[in-house]
Amino acid sequence: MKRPVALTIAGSDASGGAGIQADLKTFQRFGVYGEAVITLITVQNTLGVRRVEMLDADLVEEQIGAVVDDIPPDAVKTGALGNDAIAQAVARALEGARFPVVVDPVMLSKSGARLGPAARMRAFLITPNLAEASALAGIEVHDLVSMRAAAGEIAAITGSSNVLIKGGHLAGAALDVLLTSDGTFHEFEAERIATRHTHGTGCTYSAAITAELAKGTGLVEAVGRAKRFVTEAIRTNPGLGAGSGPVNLLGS
Ligand code: PXL
Repeated sequence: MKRPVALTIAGSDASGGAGIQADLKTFQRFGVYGEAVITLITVQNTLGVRRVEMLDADLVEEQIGAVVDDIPPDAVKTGALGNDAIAQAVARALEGARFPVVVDPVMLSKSGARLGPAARMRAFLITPNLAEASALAGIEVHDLVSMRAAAGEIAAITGSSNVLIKGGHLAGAALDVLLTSDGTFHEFEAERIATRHTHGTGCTYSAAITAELAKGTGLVEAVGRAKRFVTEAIRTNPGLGAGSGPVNLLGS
């Protein structure tokens, strides 16, 4: 049987908990062969991002062309895109793609470093957190009602088929809202886990969804499995680093 292949187009986090590194580890955990195109390099550890160095947009575009022509992925995710030139190059390279594209519209690191413009690329699925959803939709997104309203707005603005708004930063339970292309809202809820070690949860979540899509899993089931995976990864985090450490991407 052909092994499913997933491609991540994202930034490097040398501390290994977010970005490309989190994506590849997550693909591995799901038994999916991982490819990685790098958009930018961060100098960071669990305490914060010290420097961000963007790659040339044409270098990013060439990387995508090289791997997509030879080992075509079954699904692709994008993470930090750095600047408009890179975002446009990635959109161009993925235009007319025959595989699902998951866009994680990463704008800021947890410590506030700018990692990308609000991605307006048309995607199969776009996965903003509350802050990104607020920026994209132009309304304050802070509860279930505003999450639902923003999901509709973001589908319209980006032309994306499906929108998943991640409520990991809500006050109560970690509640996510998925608007699917048929106009249905689905909710995914997990208990809040009291820990500072949540570095890379967004990357891990969208990478897990992408891995499931690469295997041919339907979207609602893929999001449910990814949500359970991320929740368990937070619960069993290895407690590394002096700041916000990574979640568990190693398995038991
Ligand atoms: O979690 C957002 C994110 C994405 N990509 C890179 C990052 C971070 C957060 O630090 O460093 C490269």
